[in-house]
Amino acid sequence: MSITALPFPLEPEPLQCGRFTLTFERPLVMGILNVTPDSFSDGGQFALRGDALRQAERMMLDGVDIIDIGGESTRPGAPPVPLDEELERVIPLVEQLRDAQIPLSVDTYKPEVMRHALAAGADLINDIWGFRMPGAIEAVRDSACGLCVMHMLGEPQTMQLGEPAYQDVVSEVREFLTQRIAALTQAGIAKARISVDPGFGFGKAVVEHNYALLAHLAETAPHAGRPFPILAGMSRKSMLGAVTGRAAPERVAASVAAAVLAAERGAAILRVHDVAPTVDALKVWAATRDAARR
Ligand code: 9MG
Repeated sequence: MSITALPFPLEPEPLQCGRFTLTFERPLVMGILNVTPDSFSDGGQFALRGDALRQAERMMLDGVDIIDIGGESTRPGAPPVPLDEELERVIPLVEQLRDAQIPLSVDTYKPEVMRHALAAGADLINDIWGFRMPGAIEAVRDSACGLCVMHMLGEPQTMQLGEPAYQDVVSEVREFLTQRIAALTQAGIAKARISVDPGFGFGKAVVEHNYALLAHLAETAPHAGRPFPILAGMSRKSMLGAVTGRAAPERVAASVAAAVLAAERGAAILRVHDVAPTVDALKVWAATRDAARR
């Protein structure tokens, strides 16, 4: 057989994630379930929830591994959502989906939403703020939930206003994640509960920084013997629009390509809108990896 097989990155350790232990023999697909009026109908809370439940069912039929529920848009410039409103959008969905035997992630940076989500049955907290809000670490510390610690420069309202500046984006992102992991483990949180994310699109120059992070994805993750699992979220983002010239809804092929490139560079979890094509593409990628290892 050929001797030119690619050096696939080391498989990360399993991730403790509430009721589940996630293992990474293959990259997992996290489906995005945004419960925000701009992502679904504007027919009020009830219609919003019905739409979201149908979307969750669709993703499960398509082979999703984790569902990420979010009640506040993280688009650059999106207005913050009041706490009560976010709870009203997110918590009933967690309660309705928790018996589906699929890991449930909640995308929030608010400690109060984290606490309610965990009490309602969430397995993972996905925090774009990297657990920097006062009270965020305490909100997750004493549970068994998994954590996704994301890098962001600035805040969602302002992060893309100026030109984001780095000397070396890859090592600065890794250094930030290393410091956040130190803060979490010093508070008593087990390393086995932590995954990391370079935060594509969050305070990054659209092409220069995002593609440097994708090209060097494996190097963005701190190591503890083995790398921490990397979550990568590029689905439909402007970094894909910048090179294809396509509007967000037409970025499916570009999103799938980005997911495969991230898998190749060690991503453990891909956060995506378009579950079915991503699942198929990753099956082809995994079959190729397995052939290269034989
Ligand atoms: C909520 N959200 C939007 N984009 C994201 C990304 O790239 N990573 C993570 N972890 N969450 C995200």
